[in-house]
This record gives sequence, C-alpha cells and structure tokens, in this order.
Amino acid sequence: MYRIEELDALEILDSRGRPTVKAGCRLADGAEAWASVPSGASTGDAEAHELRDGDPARYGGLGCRRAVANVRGPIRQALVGRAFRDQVELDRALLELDGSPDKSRLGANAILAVSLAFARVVARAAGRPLYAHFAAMAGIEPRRLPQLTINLFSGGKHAGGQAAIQDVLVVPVGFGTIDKGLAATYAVYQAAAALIRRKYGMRLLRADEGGLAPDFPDCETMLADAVEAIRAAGFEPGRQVALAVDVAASHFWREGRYHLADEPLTSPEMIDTLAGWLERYPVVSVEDGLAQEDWDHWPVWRRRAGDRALVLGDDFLCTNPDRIRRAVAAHAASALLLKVNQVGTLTEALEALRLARQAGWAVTVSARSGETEDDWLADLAVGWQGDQIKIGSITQSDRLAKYNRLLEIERATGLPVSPA
Ligand code: 2PG
Ligand code: MG
Repeated sequence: MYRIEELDALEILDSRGRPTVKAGCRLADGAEAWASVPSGASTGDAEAHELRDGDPARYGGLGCRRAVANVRGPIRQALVGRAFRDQVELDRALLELDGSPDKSRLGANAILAVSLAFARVVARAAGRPLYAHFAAMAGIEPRRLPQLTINLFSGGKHAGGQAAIQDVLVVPVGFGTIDKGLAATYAVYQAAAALIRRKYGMRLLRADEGGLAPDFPDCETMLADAVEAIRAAGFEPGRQVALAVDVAASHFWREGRYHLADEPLTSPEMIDTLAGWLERYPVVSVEDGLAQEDWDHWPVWRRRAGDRALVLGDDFLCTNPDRIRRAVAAHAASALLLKVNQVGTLTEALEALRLARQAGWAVTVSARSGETEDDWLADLAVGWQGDQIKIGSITQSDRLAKYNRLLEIERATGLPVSPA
C-alpha cells in the first residue's frame, strides 16, 4: 500500500510557452516525485477535457490556475492520508472524484498530472526505474525498445498550415539501436536542411515540434523531398530509412470533402491519394489518413493499405477505449496512437493499449505538440512495449529529453530496437 502524505501542483510553461500542469506527490515513506503533462494543438474531438482558465487577460485564456487549484484543493483533500494498493485504485479515486464523462470538472490536465506523479513516486518508493514500473503495472516483460519515428517536415496546425498534412517522419528501420538510429536521423535532418535552403531559398523555419517547415508547393513534395534527403545523407530509402506520415486529415475535412489541395477530394479519392503515396514512397505508417468522423471509409482504407503500412488512428481513436472497441469491430485501423493525455489517466490508457493488443494492432506511443522537459514518455514507451515512439524532431530540448532518456534506457537494458 502507498499512503499519500502530500499533493501539490504548479503552473509551468510548455514548449509553445503555454501554461500546463506539473504535480507532485509525496508518500508517507518520504519518497517524492513530480510529473508534467503535455498539451496538443491538433486535438481530436473525443479527447478528455483540458481545463483552461478562460481569462483572456492572461495567456489568452490558456492559463491553468484552475487545474492547479483543483489539485491543491479537492484532489488533495480527497487523497491525502489515503493509502492505495496500485495505480488502478488511485486512478479510480480520481475518476470518482471528478464524476464527469470527459474529466471537465477537475480537468484532465489536473487528473493526469496526479496520475503520473503517483506512478513516478511509487516507482521511486519501490526502487525501480520508471520503465520497469510501467512494465510491471501492465504485466509486461520488456524485450525490445520502440522504433523511432522522428519528425522531419511539418505542416498543418503545427506549422501555420503552409501544407495541409501535419508531419512527414523518418523511421530509421535499418540500424537496430536507438543510438545508431538517432545518428542516422541527424544526417537526414542536416541533408534536408541543406536541400530546403537550396530548393526553397528559405531560412530554416522550425515548426512546433522542431520539424522543418518550408513552403512546400504541395503535400506529395514533402514525401519526395524526404526521400531525396535520405539519399543525400547516404542511406537507402525504405531499407535503411523509411517514412511515416501524420496526415491529420480531420483538420482539412470540411463538409465531407478533403481539402488537401485546390480541388476538394471525396473520401474514395482521398484513399486513392494515400494508396498512391504507398506505391511511390517508402511509407510504413499512415496516421489519421482519414477524418475522425469518416467512419464508413476507414475500413475501406484499411483494406486498401493491406500489410503495406500501418493504418494508425490518432484523432480517430483518441486513446479512448469506446472508440477503439468500435474501430476493432469495424476493422477500421491496424494501429493505435497512444497519448495518455487524450484519455486522462494511466489506467484508461492501459485499457486502450490492451484493446489494441488483443486486436493484433501495433501501438505507437506519442508525445504532444506542446511538451515539457519531462521524460516519462520514453519510460512509458519501453514499459508498455510500444512498437514505435513518436516524440517530434531532434532539435528541441522538450523532445531531446525523451530521446536522451531512451539512450539511457538503452544503455541500462541493452535491449534491441523493435523491427519496423
Ligand atoms: C499528433 C500530435 C503530435 P498534437 O497529431 O499526432 O504530433 O499533435 O499534440 O498537436 O495533437
Ligand atoms: Mg496525429
């Protein structure tokens, strides 16, 4: 049993300079730990509610003082002095206290900060690394490290909308270790930066996650430029370095049409477009290729993609067990993008993971576009055995904190990287 002696919280700033929540938990045995929550920009409609102050005079309404006050007030009052057997009991207490269907009363940001701080303090009290604690919580024995999927080019809501799709990512499939995969990605990133300077004559503009964001003439050019950068770095596209795409299609779907380029596309036309990308480029994963409400066409797209690429659901699934169950029944996807703050507690995210695994799906553990220097995501991806991890680019400390933590875990465990 783990008795909570004190809970505290603080408003801190994320990688976009927007407020977010950091919570601390001290146990009766004296162990103490803090954890910070990230925040998305291209959010799904079914995400748990992030509580913001709404005061336009402060951070344009984005302040998190109410969420912080909820940790220091009602959550603290309810939990301090109580002992919890495990994460499930703690999270259940948080859910009961909130009582709303979408965590809007206390705020998913307040709830998740406490859920994570508890996980970290229990790991500390048990004297084991956080990844080992996450693994034990899930009843998993870690055997491998997640494959890296690293943001190279950005568009969509993370880059002012200069291109419709949100990310083109590199997947260093041919290297076997995190260490070598990062070195290869650095070479590709530098080659891409040189290519962009030459081709677009632009200063290096970086988007929210550190990806390069020139004025691409169209979306397909993002893929073609990525392949050119892989070659320029001396690697073989597909065999050594493959690609992944986060289309984030919900954000250019209006009135039943995909506004990918000048001519709006119907759903079947959008599926043809995606299938064409799979034919022409070494794409191993397509995230949110269709909009979150385009339920009828997801199964069609999944059949069309076959085994060639993961049909990965982010906004489509929102790490939400109900949506995942529906998608499994409809054969609408083949992989889950797992973001704990979309659902709001570790226990619910673990349920999402289990549902995906039961369906035989792959799992990508993902950061948000607004991140902090906290590195728990790397431990989570290893402990819960994500097939891939998606953190962002390799240029900002909020992202590097997680990559550097993966390097530490790689050294400590000696585990190989998951085959793509
Ligand atoms: C996504 C994420 C991370 P956001 O769409 O996958 O890239 O973006 O956190 O803004 O939802
Ligand atoms: Mg996404």
